[in-house]
Amino acid sequence: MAIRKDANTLSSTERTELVNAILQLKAEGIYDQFVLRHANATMMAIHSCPAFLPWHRRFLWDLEKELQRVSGNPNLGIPYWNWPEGGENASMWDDDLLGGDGDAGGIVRSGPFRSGRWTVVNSSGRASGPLERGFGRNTNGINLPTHSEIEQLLQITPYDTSPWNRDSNPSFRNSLEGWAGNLSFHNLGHVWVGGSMLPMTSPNDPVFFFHHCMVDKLWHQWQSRFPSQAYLPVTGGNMGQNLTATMDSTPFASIGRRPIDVLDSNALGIVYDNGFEIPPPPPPPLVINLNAAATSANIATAGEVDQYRFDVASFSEVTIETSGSSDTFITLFGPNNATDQIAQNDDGGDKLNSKITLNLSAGKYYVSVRLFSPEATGSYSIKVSSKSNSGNSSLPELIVDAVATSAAISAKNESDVYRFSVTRRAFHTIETTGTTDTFLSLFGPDDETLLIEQNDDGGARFNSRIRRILAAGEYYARVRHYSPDGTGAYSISVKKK
Ligand SMILES: [Cu+2]
Repeated sequence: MAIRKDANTLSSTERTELVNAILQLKAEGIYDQFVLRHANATMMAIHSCPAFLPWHRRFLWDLEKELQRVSGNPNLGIPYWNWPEGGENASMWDDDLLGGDGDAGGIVRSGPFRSGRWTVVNSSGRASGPLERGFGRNTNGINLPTHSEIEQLLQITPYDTSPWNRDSNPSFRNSLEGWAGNLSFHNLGHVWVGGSMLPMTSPNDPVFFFHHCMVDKLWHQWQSRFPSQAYLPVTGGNMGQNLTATMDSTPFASIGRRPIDVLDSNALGIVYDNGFEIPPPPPPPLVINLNAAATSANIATAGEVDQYRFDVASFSEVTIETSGSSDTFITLFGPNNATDQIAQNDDGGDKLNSKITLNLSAGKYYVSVRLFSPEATGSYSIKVSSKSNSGNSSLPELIVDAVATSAAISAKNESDVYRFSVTRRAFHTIETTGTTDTFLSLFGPDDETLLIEQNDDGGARFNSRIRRILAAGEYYARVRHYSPDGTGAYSISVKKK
């Protein structure tokens, strides 16, 4: 079992054991093989993509097994670089562990990896000089991430999203990697150390493994916090990115080479110390009644997030809005689960207030409210109102075997709900046509919340198709874009066949 600790907390015995194990792997030529495995992988197959996190998790796991072998300590874990406590004066940079900053010319002159004792290799594996560092010299004054910035990061869902690259947003992976948002956690760490940590041969600096251990730990914490948020994409990603695809430049070992093989840190025998405890579950959300007077609340502690729930009885247009002088930020989740994000809003309401208006089908919905600035505190009020449609009869009806109905997803996160009647038990095909990547859900009979089947790309190209035997009754078809940000026109039809 690998016990991974905050590098600053290692005892002097633990430091000596780890440094000796790294030096031993270097002497055996194995350390440099890890540098080459990273340097010669296809850049965009292991970075700026969904497999970024599982690829590096497996990479660390492999090095850790080698460290355990040469040290004879089966519990040796790669320590993590606790960024908020890991500035240049942190003890992890002492001469008994990583050594410190480079000199004026960038050359590391102290510690076990100093010039004359440790040589870096180029991407062909040839020795190419001493280790170089330049703490904070390339970051334009930007410091390492703080605890509250990390907490903000850990609230982002889903795991990843189309187009599955450095433009993905919202995406936990892309934010942690450092392309989305204005903080660049992983990228910043590489740039902050500078020198040998900048090119694809960055594992030449042993702090690479400490750094990626922190990245991996945050992914692990996020997974623990959102157990229902899966690795994405399952299908439709580039080579080596889907859940069950083989990842680039990953050798055979006792564990597999696919993202699915490394999703569970506990199953891989990895234990993190309690430097960052998994936060206690939040209190149950406060229930808000639709169209009731506004509920007053207060963010008393910086970074606090308030949780609410409301129930929609039948398809209707719902508005969630805050009032008051605080700069609020709201996120809507559901239906019927607290983790599938539907929409977010910062200043859509009056002044700095937030507002979301959406057509929602029947179900339970969850709203989180925080203040835009993680440092701020202040009060606000929240209210949820619905413009009632007179029951389901207000839903557009699809006539079985009639010509297709044309419609469009015209805003982010929009979903269109239709009803149709089945008079006699028979095979029915519900399908979309057009060039939009639709996602179709079928509910019923006679219950708008009873999910029967979902389909993404079962139709032509990116269209959806569901074909099954339906008994007599009323059914509901919901169409949304596959991507939460996507919009586009489509047609939908129901045929008896
Ligand atoms: Cu990398």
